[in-house]
Amino acid sequence: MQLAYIGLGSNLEQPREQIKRALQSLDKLPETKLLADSGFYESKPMGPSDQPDYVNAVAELETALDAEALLRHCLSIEQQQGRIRQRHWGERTIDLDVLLYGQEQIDTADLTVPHPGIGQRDFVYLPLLKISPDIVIPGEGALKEIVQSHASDETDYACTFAGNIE
Ligand code: ROI
Repeated sequence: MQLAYIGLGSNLEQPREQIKRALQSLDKLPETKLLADSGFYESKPMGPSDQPDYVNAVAELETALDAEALLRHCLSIEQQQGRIRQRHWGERTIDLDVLLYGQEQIDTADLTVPHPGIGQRDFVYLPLLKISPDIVIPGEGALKEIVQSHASDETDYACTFAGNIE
């Protein structure tokens, strides 16, 4: 069994419902249990600003699926929820990113783990730190410290906690 973390984001078609539904689907994956979620976070779009604000969350899973299988399931959940992708860095119904998979470092054509940019994107690291304040990014170090080291960068996307997921 491995601990894995999935980042979720939505800014179309009732984002909170999209996130809730995706969490339920993650919990139902074979050999997988949803251990915790971060709750909802609201964030300004990174990318084109003429799109709705995002709702983000992070899920902590315990799974016996390997990382590739977990990725395939995430893509299939995106598809089930009718993910449409209109433009690069544009609006989306639901986005599921494999952020971390145990202590593994993976770099293949379709999967990069740890997910690049965890430490730069507040809509990823804030919900992740909420679940796991002492989490270590393999090859990089304690996330808390990575985030502190560039706290004054231009990475303030104004991300705020917006309530528990019922
Ligand atoms: N911006 C925010 N705030 N949240 C996201 O989940 C998100 N996802 C993306 C892009 C378009 C880069 N911007 C985002 O894929």
